[in-house]
Amino acid sequence: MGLTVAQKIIKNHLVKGKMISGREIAIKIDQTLTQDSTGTMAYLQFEALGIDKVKTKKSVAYIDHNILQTGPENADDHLYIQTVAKKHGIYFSKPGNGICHQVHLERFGMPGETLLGSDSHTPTGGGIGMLAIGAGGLDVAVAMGGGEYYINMPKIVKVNLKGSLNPWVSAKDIILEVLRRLTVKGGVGKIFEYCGEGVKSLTVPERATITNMGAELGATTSVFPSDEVTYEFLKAQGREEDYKEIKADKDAVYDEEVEIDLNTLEPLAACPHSPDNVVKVSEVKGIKVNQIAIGSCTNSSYVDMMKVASILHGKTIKENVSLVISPGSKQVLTMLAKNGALAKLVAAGARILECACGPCIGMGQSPCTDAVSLRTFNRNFEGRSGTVSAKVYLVSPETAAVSALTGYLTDPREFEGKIEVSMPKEFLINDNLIVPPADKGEEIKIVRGPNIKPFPKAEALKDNIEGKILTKVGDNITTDHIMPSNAKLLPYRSNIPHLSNYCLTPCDKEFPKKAKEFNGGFILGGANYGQGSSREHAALVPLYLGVKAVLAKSFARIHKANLINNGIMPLVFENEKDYDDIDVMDDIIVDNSINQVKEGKVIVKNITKNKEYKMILDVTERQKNMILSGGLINLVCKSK
Ligand code: MIC
Ligand code: SF4
Repeated sequence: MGLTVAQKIIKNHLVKGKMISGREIAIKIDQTLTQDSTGTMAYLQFEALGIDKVKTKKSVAYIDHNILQTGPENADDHLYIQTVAKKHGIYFSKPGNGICHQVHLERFGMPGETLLGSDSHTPTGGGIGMLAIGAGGLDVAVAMGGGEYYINMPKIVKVNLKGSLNPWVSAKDIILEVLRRLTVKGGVGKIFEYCGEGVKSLTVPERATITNMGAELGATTSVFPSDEVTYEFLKAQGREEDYKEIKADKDAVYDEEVEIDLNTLEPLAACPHSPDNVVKVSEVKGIKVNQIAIGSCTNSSYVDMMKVASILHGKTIKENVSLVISPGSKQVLTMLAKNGALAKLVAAGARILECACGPCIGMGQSPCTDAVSLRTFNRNFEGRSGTVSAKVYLVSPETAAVSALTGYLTDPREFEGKIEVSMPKEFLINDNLIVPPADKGEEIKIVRGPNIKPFPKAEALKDNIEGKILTKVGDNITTDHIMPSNAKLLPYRSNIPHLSNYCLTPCDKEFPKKAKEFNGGFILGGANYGQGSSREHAALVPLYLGVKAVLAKSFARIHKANLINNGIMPLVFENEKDYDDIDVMDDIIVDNSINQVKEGKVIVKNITKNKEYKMILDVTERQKNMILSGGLINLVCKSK
């Protein structure tokens, strides 16, 4: 039987288990990446493992999230990461060098290799034919130490792209269409593998836009084949020796199939407040727009920026629109500066931001009250922009740029004029902001700012667990709800005690107070609890607050792993209706929990209601051990 691209890469990296969907497998990780907002924690955890030098082929630490320096905290964290990287064999990408996923694609991504990143958009690397997966910081720390990475063998979904895109329809519209059909829960436990004649017409950065935003499906990852287009990209990056062809076998067998006819696709937009709330731009056009933001790891490539420059050339953005542009990398920005496109953007009225995540994670540029903001990004969760009342629409760079000229959400096909932008034959290469690790790591002293506090460690499971239901939340709660991020909070990513005052506050202002008053307890969640980012803080902070288990209808993949890694039980209702029965402040008991965890079935007793609920602990033997021992760190340190 033939193999798909994903299966081929997994097979080459398989350390444990069988490639049967749903079964646990362990794979060897070739490369890792971290960014600064999850990186400080990941490196503190790496240090706790006591390993001198990373054992991966390549590990890179990026600074791209926490770039507004309104106090010493972010700069202190940057210095910590820079020194820890130099000491332990990790390449360091300085602030200004660009967004981790964009730079990694340009300079380090390797077809056929595995990449584990402490950021949920790590699957961007799938655009170059890597098996690139997002994970919590602790999993990445373990992988840097040479440990394998465990997942349940995903189902492989074939996404068959038929035909080719019409003018003004772009890669962003393809992934928005997938999201429209499958929703933010539709990808859990799956890898999306793109194939069909449409693949050939998509460049590597366009493919990367699609695999990047595949994260919003809740998927394990997404991947494209490595073919002639990949070769051309690597060659233009001066890295043709990194090329390796990886194509699916003709007789490869997929678990599911989706077909998209590119010829019939139209410009699309994800409406507030979810990336799967997708409609045709032509159906919502005419909405007045206050802010337009172009960039992020989804749409900040050279070609994306060139398209925008060519639309704006010789024109002025509408009076009431604020247009902010963040090119994805120093490479992109330098090329725009050299060929004059930057001048066109500035002349049209764009505000040029640093090559970083910026507005995507609310690091500045929050729009005005009740604003409509069009963004080329991947997430439009409520409040993520830093303005709670803002309505964020996710669109392609073409739609964003044309709308900047009209002042309202506009179908780019209405633009009078043509744009012709092609991939450069040669990218401008200058890696002088990438600092290599030291030859003699032992001579490097790690610099730790006063904001870096120790991270909480779980304890071995107690046999009797009791506490109150501290809060009850609905479906699709994101990690942005559990551990909000914005310009004020991001500087505290290495200070869990400070962050704990904000845990779950977008849903329940009193949550931190209650958790502290009752000495921890339980969280009650709906379906797809913990979707979105990989931030481990959404588990570490509840751990710090004494949360013992989350009772939910279902969990998102990365968050579930983060809970287990930190010794918190993710319990799923056998009968979803029991969720309705439970109220905030109910007293809950799980007795004989050690045996129950071993069984994988847990009875939760509601003392207040005098009822019992059957819960499933859907975890592997290894994960059971983690819960019993109090998390992954304890387990790894015990086995040394
Ligand atoms: C995000 O897009 O939410 C982030 C910020 O990149 C996160 C990581 C984080 O919380 O720091 C992600 O997606 O993993
Ligand atoms: Fe950065 Fe936004 Fe991409 Fe997250 S989604 S890595 S915040 S650009």
